[in-house]
Amino acid sequence: MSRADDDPLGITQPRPLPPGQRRAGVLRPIHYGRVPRIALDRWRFTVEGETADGGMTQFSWETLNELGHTEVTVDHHCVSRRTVQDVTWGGIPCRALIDAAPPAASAVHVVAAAAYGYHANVTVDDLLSPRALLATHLDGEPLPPEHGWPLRLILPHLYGWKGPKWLLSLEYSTAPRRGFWEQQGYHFTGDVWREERYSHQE
Ligand SMILES: Nc1nc2c(c(=O)[nH]1)N[C@H]1C(S)=C(S)[C@@H](COP(=O)(O)O)O[C@H]1N2
Ligand SMILES: [Mo]
Repeated sequence: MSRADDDPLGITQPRPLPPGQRRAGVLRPIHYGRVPRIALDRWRFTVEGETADGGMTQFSWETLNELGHTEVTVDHHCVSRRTVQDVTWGGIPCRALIDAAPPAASAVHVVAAAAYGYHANVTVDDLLSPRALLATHLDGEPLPPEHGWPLRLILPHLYGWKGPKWLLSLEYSTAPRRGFWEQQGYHFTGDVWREERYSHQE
């Protein structure tokens, strides 16, 4: 039984929710379009754009996982107001990826892109936050396909749309560029604690 079912009023577990959010029991797959089929042997993860050395770096599944592995237990906040508490993700710390494939000093923005053209704009600072993860595992198991296998971005301080499932690339840039939902009226930054939901709040 999940915490939300055990304790619907949050009396024994009064951990605060971000403004405007309500607890939901379980992580339900939410995405636009279909779940892609991916062959891991041909899969590549790319870091490109305004990198420190001007080149792009490609990782295979093996070389990406060699960068390290850690677990974080965090709350997931969808902008639809559902919050699922205590989700445990395993994966590569974003900081380790940034060390391995750093941005140019002037590049503060990042577009995180996934299968079928889904993308979200974030910042290098978001990726440097201590709990930012390139997740490969959920609750100790490889990510289920509908939750983003083999790789998804987890940025717990931002709304869920900022974490593309089926992540394929990160592109650094000096200039800001809006992602898929950000172009359709959602907030450029998307900080859950500041309740940055919509672009008219910018
Ligand atoms: N590729 C892709 N990633 C995505 C989405 C999507 O539509 N496509 N939806 C986002 C949204 S809005 C949320 S809330 C989370 C949901 O994660 P879950 O399906 O694991 O619950 O995935 C995010 N990542
Ligand atoms: Mo969402």
